[in-house]
This record gives sequence, C-alpha cells and structure tokens, in this order.
Amino acid sequence: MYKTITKTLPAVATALALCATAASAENMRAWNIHVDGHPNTAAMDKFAELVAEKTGGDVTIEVFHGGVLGSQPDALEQVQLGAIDIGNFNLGPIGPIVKEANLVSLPFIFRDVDHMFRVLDGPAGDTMADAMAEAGIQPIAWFDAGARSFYNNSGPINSPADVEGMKIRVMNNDLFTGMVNAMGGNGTPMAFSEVYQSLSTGVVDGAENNLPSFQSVGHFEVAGFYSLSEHLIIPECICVNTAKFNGLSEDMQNALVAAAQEAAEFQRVLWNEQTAAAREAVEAAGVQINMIEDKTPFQDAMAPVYADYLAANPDMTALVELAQATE
Ligand code: BDP
Repeated sequence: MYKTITKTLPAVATALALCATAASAENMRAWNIHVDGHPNTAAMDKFAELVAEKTGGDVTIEVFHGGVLGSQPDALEQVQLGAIDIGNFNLGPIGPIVKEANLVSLPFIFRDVDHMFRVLDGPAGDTMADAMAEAGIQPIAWFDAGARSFYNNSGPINSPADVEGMKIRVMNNDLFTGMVNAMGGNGTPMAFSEVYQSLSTGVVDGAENNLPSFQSVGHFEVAGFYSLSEHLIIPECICVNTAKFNGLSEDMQNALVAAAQEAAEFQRVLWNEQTAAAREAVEAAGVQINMIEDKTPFQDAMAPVYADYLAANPDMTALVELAQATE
C-alpha cells in the first residue's frame, strides 16, 4: 500500500502542477479595428508582447486586427459582456453607453491634444474612467488619436456653410450627428468598414477622421480634399472587461497596467511620426490638404450642440466646466 502511494505521488504532483498552471494561465482576446501600418496596430502588438514578458507568459493576449471580431459598437458590447476581453476603443462610440465618456466627444472641448491628456490625467479623467469601469469597460491606458477633420470630394471646406447639404459619415454617437446637422449637413452614423465603399459610390459626400486613419484604410483614394477643421480631439483606450480584470491576481493586474502604459507611450510617439508620414503620403497621392485659418465659425456653430446636450444632461455640466477650466 505504502509503495503504491509513493509510486503514484510524483504523478499526482505533476498532475496538480499542470492544473495549477492551467488555472493561473490566462489567454485573452483583444479587438482592434485597425489594419497593419496603423500606429494602434503596432501598439496593440507591443502591448501583447509586454504582457507576455511581464507575466512570464502567464497572461497571453491574442490581438485580432482589422475589426475581424466585429464593428466598434458590437465589440464594445462584447467586451462589456466579457465575450471579448480587451479592446482598443475610440471613446466616441462609448458615449452612448457611458454618459461620462461623452465629455471627450463634445466638439472643440479641448484646445489641443496636450490639453486632452491633462484633463484625462486629472479628476475629470478619473470620473470618466470610474464610470467606464462600472459599465464593464475598464480603461488601463489612453492612446492619442490626434484631431479629426472633414474630408470629401467636392472641394475644400473653409466654413460651416461649406458643410451645408452634405451627407457626412460620423461614428456612432448622437453628438456627432448633431455636430454635422448644426452646420446644415446631414450626419450619418455608419460602421468604419463601410466608409470607403460609401464614399466611392456617393452614398455619403464626406467623412471625418484623423490623418493616420484617413490614409491607412485608403479613404484618401476616394476623397480628394482634407480640410483641417480639427473639430474633435478624442482619446482612445486600452479597455479590459472589468470583471476579467478584477479576477486577476494583483501581480497580473499590475503587469497588465504597466504593459498598457508602456504601449501607450510607444503609441504616442508613433502617432506623431505617422501623422506626419500620412500627411505626406496622401499629399503625394494628390490629396489637397486645406488649412482653415479661422476655426471660430465652426466653434460658434457648436453652441446649439452644447446647449441641447447640457439641457438633456444637466448632470454633465460640472464635468464639462471642469474640463474647460483645466489649464
Ligand atoms: C479611427 C478610430 C477608430 C474608429 C474610426 C471610425 O481609431 O476607433 O472606429 O476612427 O471613424 O480614427 O470609426
């Protein structure tokens, strides 16, 4: 009897060790809408690499690029439910789910990207992050997404009047439809993956995005004028399903956050480089980049957007004022 036990013990120990490894190993799936060549694709790969490194392989992340796991609104829902663990999300489409996140989707709320990061790093950013975590989408790092500007085919846009009558594709959020409508255009929400085709067939007259995205998915091939209205400065996040994150050991949580922060630093450098490179590339391809000397008329046109928004969401007033007062 004794003999039998001692003989089987090593086998039991091995089996237990295997179980322990299996129980602590985490394989996560991450969603990314961007294709190869976009800064966020490189940054998400970097994030996965750093997580594996920092956890000694206990946590592995498989990143699915190019939106193959679905559109952004769908992926957001999946991350909330925990069917996808992680996403690199733009905060724009998060507004309809998490009211506080709409702060960053108000046109011209930030003076520039640095101002945006100062707000995110302050109390307003904390309020937003807490509300997102509460909704199941916990941000663990912020990415730069530059500024979004209008592009179209009929000619440069110099004033809100030039947007009049134009059907412009926007991301999924009533604030963006309201923004285009306030200029007399027709804001049309649509999945990112459908924009190229819609521009080329005239289903929409224009769209709006930052330069790296305008270039990486070829929108510049079907829209010859890019006008630097820079009306939206919206950050992006690496967001994790909150329950999944809370279920990790403290060490793993720390490793994930550290990896995300490092990946974000890498992304922000790459972002600046590739924004300049994208601009050169689209100009070389014949796109006319149009400077807008005075953006005040665009800002003024947003007065009803703010008024309607704050009338419908009076509890957002303090957060908006906090962001505006941030130096
Ligand atoms: C890009 C964002 C991406 C959005 C896309 C869009 O990085 O998250 O889905 O714009 O316009 O700049 O839908």
